[in-house]
Parts: sequence; structure tokens; C-alpha cells
Amino acid sequence: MAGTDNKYDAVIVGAGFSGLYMLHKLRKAGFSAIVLEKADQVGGTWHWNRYPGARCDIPSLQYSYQFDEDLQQDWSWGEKYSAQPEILDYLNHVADRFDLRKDIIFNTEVFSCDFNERTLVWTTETSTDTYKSKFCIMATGCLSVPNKPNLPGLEDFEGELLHTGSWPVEPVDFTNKKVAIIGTGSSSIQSIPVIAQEAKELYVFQRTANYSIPSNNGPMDQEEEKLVKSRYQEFRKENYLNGFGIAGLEEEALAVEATEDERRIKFEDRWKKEGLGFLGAYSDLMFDQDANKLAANFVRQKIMQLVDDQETAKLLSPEHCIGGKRLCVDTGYFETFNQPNVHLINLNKDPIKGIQSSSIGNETDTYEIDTLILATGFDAITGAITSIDVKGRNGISLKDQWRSGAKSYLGLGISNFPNLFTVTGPGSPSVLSNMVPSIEQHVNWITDCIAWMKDNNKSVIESTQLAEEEWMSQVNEIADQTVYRHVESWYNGSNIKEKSKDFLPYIGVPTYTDQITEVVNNDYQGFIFDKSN
Ligand code: N01
Repeated sequence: MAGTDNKYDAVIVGAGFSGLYMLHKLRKAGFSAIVLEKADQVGGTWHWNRYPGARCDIPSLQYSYQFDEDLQQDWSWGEKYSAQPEILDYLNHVADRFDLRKDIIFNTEVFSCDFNERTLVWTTETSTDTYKSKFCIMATGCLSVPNKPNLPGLEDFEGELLHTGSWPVEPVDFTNKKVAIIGTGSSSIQSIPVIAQEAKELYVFQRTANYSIPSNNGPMDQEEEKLVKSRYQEFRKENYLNGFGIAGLEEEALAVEATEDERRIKFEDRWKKEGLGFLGAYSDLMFDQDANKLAANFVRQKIMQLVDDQETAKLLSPEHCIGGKRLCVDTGYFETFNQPNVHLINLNKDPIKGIQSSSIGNETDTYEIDTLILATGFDAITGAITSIDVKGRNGISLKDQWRSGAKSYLGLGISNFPNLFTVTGPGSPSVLSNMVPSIEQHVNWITDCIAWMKDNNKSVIESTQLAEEEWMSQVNEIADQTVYRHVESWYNGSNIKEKSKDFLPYIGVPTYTDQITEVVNNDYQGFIFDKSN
């Protein structure tokens, strides 16, 4: 199919890290493709999440594309963990460098994708036009649809209402403002220290305290950059062999077998330099609740030291398994609560009773505010896909099919949805890995599959229900062996009331990589071809 009359080999939804590389890769392989993007620019997550303090918490030398050696050699990151504007600059650079914009339609929201079993064509309806394609590729991101909680009276609020996941492009000025922020996940933990510097008063409404490790961010270490660049490809390959696909996280030793002194030294060392790598201090921290408690206690002690007021410190000390909810990485988060203009409100003891035109209140107090920030997270992993009306074989709706739990084979294909691929879909390492290499791995897999189909005269690919069920059982069996199972989180849909509580990410990049390679080596075992012919 040529890219004319809105007919393409592939329609790609989303122009973030996934969509940009998907377009580049398909074009290079000789296929026509178009990217449909709701925003007026590229960036995806890094376009929408421009709240103050937003930055990646995986070192930028790793949180970047590896598909083009010249690109990875030419680009230099300013800091160890880059802030959102620099990541967005990088994605703009990639879009320009590979001349991607000419095949991206901006300001276009995708409403529906419909598969015609007779013609084997996907029809994509958008806010601006209709597109036809053989393949439909969801490059919609794992954290794209903001979770907007149903708070009493929210609609009556007349001040500035913001969500960290859909932050305005124009900078927000907090000078002399009274600000309330609801939620204490990564977005909040990154933004609170920055907002607190400007705001007159900052009220933090906390339901669940969270663990956070200092980022110890700073300017890029030139020697480290030189070293990595001297062997970038090997470095990237080595990282795929680590459980989370991130360099230097893991050690073999068990926390439960170490002496108290050894543990203190190790945790202290990790606290001082590793951010997320804190959880890699010992190999049993995510598998053994007793080991996990040792790490959790260490962080709780740190919080008690960092926060002057011991009541506030206690309230900021989480009780769940560390890492069970996504570990946060911060710059001065706990210390911010020592500022006189920052106030912590315990929603567990005293929930929000009502929001009025210029205030938010619980049973005990009413807080006059100018700005209300929802830092309440996302309908993660599946939300962006199910927010589109996707219809497959026999008009089956994906939303209905996933109502009792999202099932996918390898996080790449879904039964009843022929020629539909998801990049970092449910059942793949995605959010429990370094997203960018995981995206590249999927884009490469999908492109190779489409090329293989062309070479082998196959017109339709679809995963079997059995393969999908066995795969999701494996995903959940692995999760059952970890502490993730003991914590309510967006990994298992707990943050969205109507969602099924299955665990969605695949834990373990190397095992995952082996299996998706094996599937290809076995002629795409678990998929069927040409069922419609
Ligand atoms: O969202 P979250 P996020 N009333 O879901 C609370 C990635 N990320 O945007 O825990 C009151 O983590 C909720 O409370 P509880 C990263 O993967 C990465 O912060 O459900 N509170 C929680 O405290 C991260 O994990 C970076 O009890 C309510 C908070 O809102 C993911 O994005 C930076 C509530 C939501 O926390 C999501 O992070 C930022 C209600 N009705 C984000 N509803 C990087 O560094 C929810 N909450 C790369």
C-alpha cells in the first residue's frame, strides 16, 4: 500500500519515543507509515509532563535511543538525569535529524480504529481525517491518560486547576500563590521542592507516603560520557542482560545474609549515588519481604533524619514494601517539609470533604487556595489504548475484551485484533525496565515481523487466545514471587477503581528478550497467520 489517499502500510498512534522510532524504522524498511498525534508537537510523555522539576530518573546516557550510532555519539546530555526540556529538545532533534515531521499529523486525536475482516484494512477515524492501513500500531505510551479523581466539589473550583500529566505549555507562576497538591507519587515528589521555592503556601495532601531516594543529580561527568561513548553498543547490550535493563543496578549478595554493618555501608553507599539503583543493593530486596524490610527501615531512618518535625517525618514514612509502588527519585523532597510554607495533610486521618470555589477542606480545616494541582497519576499501561474505540474481528471492542483483565501476547499482539501491534503493551517489561531500549526492542521486533510477513506472503497476523492466556499467567506467576504482589499500585491497576487487578508488566528483561527471540526463531509461535483468507 502506498502512502497516498490516506492509505498506508501502517498507521502509528502517538509521536513520543515509540512513535518516532516506529516511523523511522518502518520507512527505512520500505513501508509507508503515518503518525497521528494529538499534541501540536512531538514528545508524547515528555510533551505533556512539563510540570516543574520533571526529569528522567534513569541516567540519560541510558535513557536515549541506540538505533543510530552517529546520533548517540553526537548528542551530549547536560546532566546525569536530564530535565524535561532537554529530553524534549532531544526528541525534536531526532524528529528533525531523521526528517520525521513530514509523516506526522499533529493536532489530531484518534477516536477509533476498526478492522475490516473482508478487506483486511484498518480504518482510523480522527478529529481531522480518516486513514486506512494494513497495520495499526499503538505507540500510545504507558503513562499517557491522566487519572482525574472524582473529588467532591472539584467542578466548583474557580482557581487554576492543573494536572501534572497534562501541564500547560506556558510556564505557571506560583509566586505569592497558595497552592494545594494532591498525591505523593513521582510527579509530586519531583515538583514539590520546585513549587515550594515560589509558592507562598504549599499544602500537600497525602494518602500514601512514598519512598524516595536522592538523585544526586549533577552535570554530566565528562569522563563517564567519554567512556560510555567509546563502547556505546557493548554498553547497551550489557544493559539488556540486567533484570531491569538498566546498568549497574544489580548485585548478587543477599541482604538477609549480610551483617548489619555490611548492610549499613552498602545502603549508605547506594543512597549517596544510585537513585533507583538503591533497590539493586542486594538481589533479594524485591523477592523476600524480610530483605525488603531491611532496605525500607534504612530509608525510613533517613526520612526521620532529614525532616526536622518528627510528627511530619513519621507521616512521610511509608509502610508498604519499598519498590512495590514505583520507587521515586528526588532532589530535596523530604527536606522541603522543613520549610515553613510547606504543610503536610494526612488524607488517611482526615480525607478531603469538599472543594469550593477558592478552597479545599477536610473535617478539621479549610485551606484557601489559588491553585489546585492533581498529581494523581495515570490510567497506566492500558488506558491510552482503551481510550480509543478499537474494534477487531466481528466488531469485538478491545475495551470489552479487556474488561475482565488486559491480556496480550508478549505485550505485542492481541487475539481478535489482527495486524494490531502495541509498543510496550501489557505483559512486556515496559515500565519495569528502561523504557527507551524496551521501546526500541519492540519497534525492531514489529518491523522485522512486518517485513517477514511481506517476504512470506502473509497478510494477517494475530496472536492466539491460548498463547495470550499462557503468557499473562507467566507474567502474573513471576510477579507472585516478588514484593510487587503485596502492594497496591498502578502496576496492578489498583489506582483505577473499575480496573481488573492483574499485574501488567513482565518482570525480567533478559528472560523476556530470550522469549520474544525464541518466538521469532520458531516462526512466530503463538501467532497465526492469514486466518481471514
Ligand atoms: O502518579 P502515581 P505519578 N485522593 O500514580 C494519589 C512515572 N513518572 O504521576 O498511592 C488522594 O505514582 C496516590 O495515592 P495512593 C513513574 O513511573 C516518572 O506521580 O493511590 N490521593 C499517589 O500518591 C511513576 O510511578 C518520572 O494512595 C490520590 C498519587 O496520587 C508514574 O509516572 C516522573 C487520589 C499518584 O501517584 C506515575 O507517577 C514522574 C485521590 N482520589 C512520573 N488518587 C520520572 O522520573 C490518586 N492519589 C521518569
